[in-house]
Order: sequence, then structure tokens, then C-alpha cells
Amino acid sequence: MLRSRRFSPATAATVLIATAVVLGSAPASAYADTPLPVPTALGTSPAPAGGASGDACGAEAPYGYIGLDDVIFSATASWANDPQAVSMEFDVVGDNGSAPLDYTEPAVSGSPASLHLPEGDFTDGTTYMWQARTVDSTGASSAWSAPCHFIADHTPPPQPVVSSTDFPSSGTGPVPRTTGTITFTLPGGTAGDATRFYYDLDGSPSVSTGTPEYDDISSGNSWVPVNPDGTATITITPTLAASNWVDVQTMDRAGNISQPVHYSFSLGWPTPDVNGDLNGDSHRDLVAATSAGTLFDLFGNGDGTVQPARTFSNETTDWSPGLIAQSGDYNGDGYQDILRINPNGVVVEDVNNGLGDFNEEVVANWYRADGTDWSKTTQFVLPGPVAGADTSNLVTVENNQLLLWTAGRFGLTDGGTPTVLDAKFKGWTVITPGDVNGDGLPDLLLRDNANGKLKLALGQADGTYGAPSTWRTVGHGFSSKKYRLIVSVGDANGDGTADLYAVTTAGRLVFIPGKPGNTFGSPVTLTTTGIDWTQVTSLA
Ligand SMILES: [Ca+2]
Ligand SMILES: [Ca+2]
Ligand SMILES: [Ca+2]
Ligand SMILES: [Ca+2]
Repeated sequence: MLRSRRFSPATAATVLIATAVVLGSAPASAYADTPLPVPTALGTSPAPAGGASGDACGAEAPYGYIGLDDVIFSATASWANDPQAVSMEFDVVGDNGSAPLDYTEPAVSGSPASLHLPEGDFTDGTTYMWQARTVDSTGASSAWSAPCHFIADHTPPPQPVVSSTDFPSSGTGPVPRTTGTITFTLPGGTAGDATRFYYDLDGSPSVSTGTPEYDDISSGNSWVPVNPDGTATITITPTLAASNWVDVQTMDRAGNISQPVHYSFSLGWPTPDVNGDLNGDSHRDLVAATSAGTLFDLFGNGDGTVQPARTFSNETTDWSPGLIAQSGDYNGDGYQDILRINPNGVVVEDVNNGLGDFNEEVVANWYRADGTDWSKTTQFVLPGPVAGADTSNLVTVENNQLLLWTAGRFGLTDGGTPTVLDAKFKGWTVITPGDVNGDGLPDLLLRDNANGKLKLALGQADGTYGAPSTWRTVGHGFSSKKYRLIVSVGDANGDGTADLYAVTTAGRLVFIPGKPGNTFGSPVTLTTTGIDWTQVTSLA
């Protein structure tokens, strides 16, 4: 009779509740030939941390911890049909004698049903057991699920003391780009329940105020595990001149974090890097942008060879569409920067942090007098500073004209109108070897793409280069059929002559050493760069 589909729902509910009381167990549904389903896949968000099972339920002791945060309980059940609106009942019971938290939430067959309770519903140090069951509108219910557990931990961990002999908090430390250590120490000589120190070097100051929150850690921060004695040591390479800082917060097993500690230290000023050196080791380096949008650094070894190409994961710029050029420090911090024509046809400055990491882009004042942009530029190079200067004039090719733009740290000068160096530059490539004749003025190499001749144009005191008729042939065999890309970063092997790097049409990077008298030696293939040179679209 209890399972009759013609039975009155109201009567059935009454009978079922009475039966449940009498029998002390959950009755079957009045409307299905099978009992209501027992929920499975129980879990909380956040999941309990630091417990035995490591799952989201906490089935077995020792139970895990949930910190200062709201808790979302979820459970799933499936049923064939739903004539009487099956829903999910959650029952959460603390071991501190407080009233159970019992709520019934809507449910959909096969999908998680959830209950969201605020962090204020939970008491620090209390162990909670919770279960779920399905119920329908007749009052019928399934058996309870197997119990889940967690312990509420609302006590944030202590702040660490920050110390460093390499980077002392008073006085002036070493020069930027010195690698050294900083130590975090918790009071009492023990980790307690602290698990991690989150830290950020020279980042935005942490915004935590008042009660520390569970999830205030910025996603970009690094972390180290806390040793049993409550300490951890990090190794860093700060790059800013003068003022640097580290922000650190302790995290405990439940995910609670301490208030931040702000540790500031002062460094000296870097000696400005030479042109072409992107990482401060005095060796000339290359940068290569690919069609996939990646920028690779190829740090020179000082002998013309380069190290395997490397990228920096924090560079989010899409480098694929634009031309890049290097030579000059455009923000005055002593580190060599990159200029780039971005996809909008705008010249931007990509700021080097001193390690070859260009993660900050500045839209500066590279405005042309006629109001047009740089989208028609087909070649884009920086010849290098006049001796004693930080920044370089700009040379471009546009409409088959070789153009000189006088420029400084803050962009184009002289009103943003170019000087035409050669009005018939079709089929030529401009290369920037720096000052090859030692007069302090940067010179140019010009390649005839078809016949492979290299010509030298000496820089003049007024910044120009003399008419093409004065360019002197200094090399042969450099045709574009052989070398798809060809550049110079000056003297890469330290013998006093400007050298060349080229990408062959077969997809290899070669080093071509300069020889006395402005001639060139045999190309040397560099085989250990680790990148596909057929994908490189711009080299500088
Ligand atoms: Ca270097
Ligand atoms: Ca710079
Ligand atoms: Ca010169
Ligand atoms: Ca050389």
C-alpha cells in the first residue's frame, strides 16, 4: 500500500514520517518502486586541507582544516524520474554542542546540489561532521550518506621576521642584479601549523588590512615551504636601483594567511650596460621575435657564440606582428631596452629589468610630424648612441626610402620629420654595426640583397651618413637568397671589430666575425640555440 501510485501524497507523507519515527530509519519513497537515492560525491569548497584522506569529503581521521572562508557543501544523486521534486538535505553538526545546521536545497538529477554557508556559521577549533540525503515533497527521504568531516581553523598564523645579510634593511647593499638570500623566521622556533611563506619581490604592496582573509594572496606571488623550525630562505636577484622590497605573508594548513610584512632594502646604482648587452655581463646579446609571438633572448658568451634561447614567463606581450630594434636605454635605469612597432603601428618601448626580461611596455612619444603611424615601416633599426649618449637616432625603411629620424630618450626630436638618406633603397637591407671607425659616431652597413655586397656608410657629425655614392664596399656574399635576416650588435667576440649574425634561408643562425679592415671571416653555424629559426620574423 505504501508504494501505490494512487496513494494520496499528503497521507503518504504523514504515514512516512510516522514510520520513520517509529522505525528510526529513513523510509523509501512513496512514488517510486525503488528507494530515493543516497547522495554520493560529497565535498566542500574549499576542500579540507592537511587531513588524512586529502579528498574533499574528509571521510577518515585525522580530519583536514578549513580556514577563514565561506564553505560550500555539495552532493550528487541521480534518479530516473521526479514526480515529487527531489531535493537535497544537508546536515552539519559541530562537536561543540551548537545547534545543527540543517538546510534543504534544490537538486537536479545527476548534478551537484550545493549549500553555501558563511564563515561566521563555524567556530574556530570545532570539528564538523556533515551528511546529505535526498528528500521529496512527500517527506520521504533516502538514507544519509556516509559522513564527511572538517575542522574549522579561524586562527591566522603569525607574521615572520624578515632578515638578510646580503640585503640589509639599513645602509646600502650591493649593486642591483646581485643574487643573495633573505630569511623568514616565525616566532617560537617552530612552524606550528604554518605551511608556506608567500612573497613578492618589488611587487605591488599587499592590500590586506583588518582581518586576514583566506584568499588574499596575489596569484603571481611565489612561495616557499616553512621548515619545521619555522624558517625559510629564499634566493632572489633584485634589479631596481636604490629602493627594493619584499612583501611576505605566512599561510597555515587551513589556508589562513597572516598580515603582510614589508621588508625594504636599499641597493646601489648599476653601472650602465654597454649597447647590445641585455643582461649585464658585458657580452652582446640578440633578441628574436617569432611568428608565434614569442620573444627569445640569446645571451652572448663573449666569443660570438650564444647561449640557448630563453624566454621569460611573465612576458605577456604578443611579439609576432612587429619589428624590434635594440640599442639604447630609454628610461635611464642603466639597462638596455627594446623599441618595437606594435600591431597598431605605434612605436613602444619595452623596458628591460636588467636581466633581459621585458615585462613592461611604455607607449612613449614617437610621434611623426605628419600624423601618420609606423605601419608602413619595413625595416626598423637603432644605429646606436653617439659616444657618451644613452639613446640612439632611429633609421627606418618606408616606401623604399632609407630614413633617418633624430631621436632621444623621450622619442622623436626635430619635430618628427625624417631626413631621406637614400630615396632609392629598394632591394637593400640596413644593418647597425655601431661605430666601426672609432670616431664616436655610429656607422651603417648596407646590404644589396640581390648581389650580396655589403657597403659601409660612415656616420657624420650632423647625424647623417653621406650620399649613397660615398658608401664603400666592404664585403661580398651576403645576398638575401643566402641570408634571410642579417643584423649586427657590434663587436660580439671582443676582438675590436663589428660582427654580424644572420639567419640562413635553410633556417640556421650563423655568426660572421668581423676582420680588421672592415672585412669578414667565414660564417660559423650556432647549433645549440634550441629554436626554429624559420619561425623568427624579427632579429635585433
Ligand atoms: Ca649580455
Ligand atoms: Ca632601460
Ligand atoms: Ca663611426
Ligand atoms: Ca668582433
